Amino acid sequence: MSGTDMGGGAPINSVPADSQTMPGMDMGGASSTAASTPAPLSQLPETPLQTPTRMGTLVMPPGMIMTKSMSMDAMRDMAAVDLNLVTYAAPPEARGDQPLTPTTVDGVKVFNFETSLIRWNILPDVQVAAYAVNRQVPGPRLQLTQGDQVRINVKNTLPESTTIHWHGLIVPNAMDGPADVTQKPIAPGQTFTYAFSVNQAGTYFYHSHRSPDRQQGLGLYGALLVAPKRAAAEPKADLEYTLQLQEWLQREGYTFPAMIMEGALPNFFTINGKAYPATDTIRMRLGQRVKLRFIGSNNNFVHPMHVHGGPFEVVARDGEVLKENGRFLADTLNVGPGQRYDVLWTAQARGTWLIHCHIPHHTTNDNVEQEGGGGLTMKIVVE
Ligand SMILES: [Cu+2]
Repeated sequence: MSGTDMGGGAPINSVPADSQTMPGMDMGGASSTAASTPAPLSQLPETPLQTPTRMGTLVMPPGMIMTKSMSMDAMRDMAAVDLNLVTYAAPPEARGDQPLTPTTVDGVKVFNFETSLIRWNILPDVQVAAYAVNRQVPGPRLQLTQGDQVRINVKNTLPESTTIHWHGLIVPNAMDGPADVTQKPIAPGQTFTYAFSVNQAGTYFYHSHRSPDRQQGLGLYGALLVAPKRAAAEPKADLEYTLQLQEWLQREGYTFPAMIMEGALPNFFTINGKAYPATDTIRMRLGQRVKLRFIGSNNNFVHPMHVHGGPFEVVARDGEVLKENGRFLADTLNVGPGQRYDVLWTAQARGTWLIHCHIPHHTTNDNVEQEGGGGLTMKIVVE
C-alpha cells in the first residue's frame, strides 16, 4: 500500500520510535498505530493452514513444538498411531464397555483380555485409531462381587509392550501393573496373568500403566465395578449408568494422544467411547432414581460434569461409600483424572435433561455443535 499512511494520525504514546522497533525487523505500519486499532481485513495475511508433519516414519501433530534436543522416544510418544499397524476395524455401531463373562475354574473367575490397535468410530463419520482391550473402547466391563478371586490373562497383540493397572484395588504388589516398577512390561505377542482377590466394593477401573499418557489416552482402559457382599451396604437406585470420560486428538485422519501441551490439545471428547449425539440416552420414568457412576478415565482435564433437572446426591467417592453425614447435594461435580464418583439423581419432571461437561469446548465435536451439543453430552429422557 505505497503512499498510504497507515498510521491513522499522530502516535498516541510518546515512546521514541527507536524503542518501538526490533533491530533488523520490519515492524510494518502497525508500529505507529495504537494497539487497539486493528489492521483492515484486506491487510491481513492469509491464515496459514497447518497439516500433520513427518519426522522420519512418524507423523507429528500440527502445532507441536519440536526441537533438536528432543529424543526419538519423545517423538514416538506423541506421534500419530501408525495406521499400518492397525489390525481390526470395529463396525461403526460397535459399543464399548460390554460386560465380560468369565469362566469359573476351581472357584476363580477367569477373564481373557487381548490388547490391540483398532479403528473405532466415536461418531458415525469420525473414526479414530485406538489402543483397545478386546477390540472395544472403553475395554470390556468387569462386573465382580466383593470376595471374588480373579485371574485376568492379558494377551498383548499391540506392536509395543503394555501392562494393566487395577486402579484403586488393593492387590499383591507384583499384580499392581506399573511397567518397569513392579513387573517387566508384557512384550508384543506375550501373555501375562494377573491374579488377585477383590476385597473392596464400589466403582473402580483398569488402565494401561505402560506409557499411560499414550496408551490410556488412546483408549486402553475399562470399568471395574464391584458389588458389595452385603447388598444393603450399597446406596440403591432403580437403574444405573456408568460414564467413562476421554479426550481425543484427531486431525486429517490421524489420531494423536491428546495431552495438555502445544499441538496436542484435544478436539474430540467421549463418554464410553462415543461423542454426542452418538452417546447413549438414559430412559427413565418420573420418580425413578438413577445411579450415575462417573469414572475419570480421562487423563488430561478435570471435567465439571453437570446434570440438568435438579441436584444429585454424591454417595461414593473413589469406590468408598460416604457416611450419611458426608453425602451432599450438588449439580456439578469435577471429575478429575483417576477419580470416581457415584451420584444418585431423581427424575423430578418429565422431559429431556442433559448430562454434560461444563467446559463448553468439551461439548463440541472439533469445535462444532451438533443437535445442541457434542463430545461430553448425553440425554436423560424422563417419561
Ligand atoms: Cu470437560
